[in-house]
Amino acid sequence: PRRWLREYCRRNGLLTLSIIAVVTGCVLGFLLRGLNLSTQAKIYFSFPGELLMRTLKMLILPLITSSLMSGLSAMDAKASGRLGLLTITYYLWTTFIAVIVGIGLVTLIHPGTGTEKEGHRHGSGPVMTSADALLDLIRNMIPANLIEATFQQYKTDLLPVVSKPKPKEKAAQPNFVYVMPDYSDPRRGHPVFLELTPAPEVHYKNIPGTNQQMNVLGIVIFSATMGLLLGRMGERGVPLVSVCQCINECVMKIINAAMWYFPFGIVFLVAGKVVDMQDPSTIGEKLGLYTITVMAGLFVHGVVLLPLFYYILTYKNPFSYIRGLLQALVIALATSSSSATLPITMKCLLENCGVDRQIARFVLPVGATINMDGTALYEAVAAIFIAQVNEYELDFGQLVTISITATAASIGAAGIPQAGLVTMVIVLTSVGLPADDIMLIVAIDWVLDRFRTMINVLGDALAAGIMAHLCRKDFPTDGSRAPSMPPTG
Ligand code: DAS
Repeated sequence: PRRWLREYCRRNGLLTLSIIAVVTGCVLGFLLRGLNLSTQAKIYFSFPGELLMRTLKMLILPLITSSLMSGLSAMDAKASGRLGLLTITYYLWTTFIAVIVGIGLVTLIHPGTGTEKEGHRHGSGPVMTSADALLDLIRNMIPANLIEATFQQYKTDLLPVVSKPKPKEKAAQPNFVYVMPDYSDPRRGHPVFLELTPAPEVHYKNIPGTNQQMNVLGIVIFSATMGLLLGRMGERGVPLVSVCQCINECVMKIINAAMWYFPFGIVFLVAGKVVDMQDPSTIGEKLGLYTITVMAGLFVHGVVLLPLFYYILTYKNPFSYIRGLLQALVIALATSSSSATLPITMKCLLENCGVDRQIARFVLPVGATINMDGTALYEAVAAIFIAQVNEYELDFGQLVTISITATAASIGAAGIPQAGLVTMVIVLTSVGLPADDIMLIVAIDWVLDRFRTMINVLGDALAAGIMAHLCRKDFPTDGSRAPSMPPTG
């Protein structure tokens, strides 16, 4: 038994501790809710959890840039082209399927029918057109300033700072912006509405969060381009490729060292959220039905469809592969940030699932940025739920618009907490729904965010396994590299 226990602790110790930490955090959070902690006490209490989030966030940028630049530089043009095309096609396909699942379920269950909007301030109409929204997503794929984009993606407040209108410039059609302040702000986690001057130069910036969030994609596009160009430089590119490989390996070593802190941080991270969350009793019966609809959609997509796609494309058992991802899924549940989970997902793929390093270094960073099946499904369900609450009959064309804008908004959502709630404004305004009806679903979002983040991470990781199988000839994991490819670290 002692040998078994030692073997178990070696293989599953951290995972077991992390799961226990999530449960302990929930219990502790509910116990502390009764104490009505002061804001200051909540900030101190959340401190260990904040350290965990900051440790993971610190690693995102070096991991994404070094992975893409070292991974792509070692691929020949044909292999990287085939991998890139397969990956992007698969991501778009699974995201669109997730949206269809969501639309099907919310249309079937109809959770919003008969829900009163009691005491709810009705929005002043759409804040922006969906054309604005989509243009802003594309605009932010090319950050004008990479350094600024880097700093911005670290901000926990999801919105650009916007000024309040001066009295004389009172907005003809009052706009508003949804602000989720950062940890240091006592209002943390509560939405704050600011009135806005709809000046044209500010107008497109009204879209919550896309300004920062899309810049992550800009960083990914830049790093991938650099990787491809480095690969074609031959000997001249080797010094920078070596630097990227070293950075990548150092990041993985830092993760190994930091991982034993995670259970401790998870307890306070989860407890801090539970202490702060809106009173569950305020979640009416209809919102409960909405929650069930989202969770059912995430379950169908994450436990049935994604594993089914994996089996169809690889003829391997998806659940033994998913077992190797459990640590990453627990971190996703605890942090509700797929970007922050990225270092752990990378570690699980390389050490537990045997995915080729080069495949993981490309598929994961791209997936963590643009592939968010859980978010896309959630945004489609939430938008249609809000339409039902408004007794607003959506026609087929509007359902098609929702499926397209939910896919685009999930691409635009960064892998940070509640990003999907914020980019949902794009989906709502695309079909003329009042964007501030987000308030109807804020109460339960902190829970749904965790589960949709898990599905986002699961979708990226399964994609890496599928690509490793489909491109196995280009990336043999038995060490026999195709002759055209230089060795990589
Ligand atoms: N929390 C986001 C993520 O990290 C998902 C979302 O907000 O929809 O993937």
